[in-house]
Amino acid sequence: MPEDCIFCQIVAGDIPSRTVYEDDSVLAFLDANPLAPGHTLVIPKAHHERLNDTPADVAGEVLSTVHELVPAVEGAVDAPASTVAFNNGEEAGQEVPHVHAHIVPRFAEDGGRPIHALVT
Ligand code: D5M
Repeated sequence: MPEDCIFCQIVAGDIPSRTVYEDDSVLAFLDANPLAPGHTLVIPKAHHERLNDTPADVAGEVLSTVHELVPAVEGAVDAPASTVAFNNGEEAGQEVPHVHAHIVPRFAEDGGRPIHALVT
């Protein structure tokens, strides 16, 4: 694991996080800079920089976890919808170079606006 990877440090327990779900290969935790209540990140425990570098089986585990968590995350904050996204590469806005899926609960007051409209 790269020593300077924040998410590897979270996996190792060296940086605190609010765990939403954990198994042998995947960890989900609350985003520290949430776009909405319940904003959750889902990561593989193994370090892969972006989706392109992630083996298909690992990506499958992440997506399967996302699939399982979406209704739970929405339910936890009483959201009728959510945006699920990967920022895949620096130019796409990926700030943490450890592949992760965002689950962002969405609400009626968002007015159906795309997720980038929430970032102002
Ligand atoms: O999203 C990276 C996301 O990671 C961004 O929404 C903030 C979040 N983040 C950064 N550091 C932490 C810690 N320590 N805990 C929880 N969440 C964190 P990106 O897609 O790379 O732009």
